[in-house]
Amino acid sequence: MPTKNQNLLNWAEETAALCKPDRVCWCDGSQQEYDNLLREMVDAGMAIPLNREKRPGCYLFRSHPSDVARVENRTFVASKNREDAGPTCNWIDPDELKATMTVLYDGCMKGRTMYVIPFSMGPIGSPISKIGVEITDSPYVVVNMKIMTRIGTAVLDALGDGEFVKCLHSVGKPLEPGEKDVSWPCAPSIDQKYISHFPEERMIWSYGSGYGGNALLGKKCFALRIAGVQARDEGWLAEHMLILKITDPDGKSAYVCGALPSFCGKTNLAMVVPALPGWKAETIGDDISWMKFGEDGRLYAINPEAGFFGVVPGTSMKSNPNAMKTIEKNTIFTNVGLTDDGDVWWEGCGTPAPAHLIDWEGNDWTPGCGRTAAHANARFTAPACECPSIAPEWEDPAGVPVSAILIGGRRGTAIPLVNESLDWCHGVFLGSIMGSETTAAAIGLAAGVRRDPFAMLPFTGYHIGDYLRHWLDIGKKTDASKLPGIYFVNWFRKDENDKFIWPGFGENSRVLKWILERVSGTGKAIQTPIGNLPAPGAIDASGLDVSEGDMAGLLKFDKEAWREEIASIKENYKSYGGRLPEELGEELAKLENSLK
Ligand code: TSX
Ligand code: MN
Repeated sequence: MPTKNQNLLNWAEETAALCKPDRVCWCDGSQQEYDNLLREMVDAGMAIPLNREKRPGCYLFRSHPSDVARVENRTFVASKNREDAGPTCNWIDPDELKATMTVLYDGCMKGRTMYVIPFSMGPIGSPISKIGVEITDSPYVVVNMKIMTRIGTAVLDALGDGEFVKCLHSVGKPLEPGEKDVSWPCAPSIDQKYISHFPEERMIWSYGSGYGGNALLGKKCFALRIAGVQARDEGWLAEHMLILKITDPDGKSAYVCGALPSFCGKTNLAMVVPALPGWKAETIGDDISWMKFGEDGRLYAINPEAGFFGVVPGTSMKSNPNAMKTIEKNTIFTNVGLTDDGDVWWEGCGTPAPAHLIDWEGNDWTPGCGRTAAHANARFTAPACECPSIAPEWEDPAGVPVSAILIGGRRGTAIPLVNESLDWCHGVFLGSIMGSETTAAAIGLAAGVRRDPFAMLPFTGYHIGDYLRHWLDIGKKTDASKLPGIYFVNWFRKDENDKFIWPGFGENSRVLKWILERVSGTGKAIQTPIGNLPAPGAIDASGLDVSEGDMAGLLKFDKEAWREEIASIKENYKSYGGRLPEELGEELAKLENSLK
């Protein structure tokens, strides 16, 4: 046995007794283990090696068409008390859920190997990092966990006889003796899938899905939902944020975190190439930030992950050249198109579709056939160290000091290009009301604004009101001057012709420049009821093709639109019941009064 941790040994033994795998494998995390697993999956027809000249070290997987994304309606927070899950989490009684899932787990790994994956979220040994162990019957999960986290023997050494988060995963497809496996095993129906969190026990049970956040349990389940509960209890923050290093032409650097909901280009911003001459941006992380107070009273952030699990469609040399270079080698692709010369292709990659390819479902595909070659939620899994823009200090165990926190969403109206919060409490208020516009067409949601506090709506492991309470409490733990400023950004404001006014992408560096100037005290702003907006001319527009009128429109405080906004926020706040922090109700009342 590679560990003396009795708690871990007992749990692995109990799990094997319940799930009844044919064999148990303790993952050492070596390159050889990774290569062997991929070779086995290629031999079994589960993975396709890509063209060695064009995509060295790259593989393609195709999931089952029913197993293509996180399943929010099958994601559960099983806290002891229903009230602790709040209005935004699906609650089930933990005893009831365990009983149901234990029946499913009984014998679920028959005919398969049970892998025990010790993993560290964050650099091994960092005081901010935490250790988990995922037990899974999916070799796809093992190779993805190898890229996305630090796994293996070094983690067991760091663990010693310490505490870890138990993460149990099964694809939910036992094999009868002699039964041939399918290329993407998963449970046959949606109501057999469970992504379950037991926050009081710091435990995760996942069953029935092999895809992404349903199966790579270090990411959303641990690093956000369970770590969020740990962070609340221990006085730190586990957030759905990118971490970006920005250096000005004088060589002065600062770090910003950014909470953006899906479909806002968070990975693009994490790897942005600044359009402003002399400015440099480097990547620390693209999805999750764990922040703890340092001895100097400032918040220090680490990226708990070691790789990127990014959406492929739309990724191009124009939208994200650094991601394009990252995924040239040593990358796992899931659900993209396979070209006849063994390369990959997807919608929005910037090159014309080939005359023929094999689509994500394994069928022949030709341009104009009426289907997409890649699934809209196709993914790349790529090591962070392959990213050309990765910052040298991205694995610093001490983390990086955070100067500013960006929040934002996709809003056609009302929300200016950038808006500085007046203080921490006001910033938390803005964080609580952020979100994106949903078009009725999008995913069957009603049109309107979907409020997504700090982009955490699907990722809190406890009551959303208590979560905002925790944010307010964090602000009381240090001097106000040491807290990061909170900045509400919106790249998606539209004109009366429904066209994006702001060019976005690399030009967002102009917004970042103003934010850093505000942090250092030189940036000019005008105070409005919603916050401090850039003074006319304060956003560097040199060489920018945006008219003065459009610039004014981007930075306009639109009183009428905010009156409507307040009505909609009130409606949303009602769902918090008695757990809406009083301070946030007061911020809303203050804003309403200032609009009279
Ligand atoms: O990622 C985006 N960012 C952040 C980049 C660092 N996207 C893509 C979002 C989809 C996931 C953006 N889309 C951004 C943005 O800043 N802005 C827009 C809207 C937009 C789209 C196209 C153009 C301008 C704005 N212009 C042309 O295509 C020519
Ligand atoms: Mn995310």
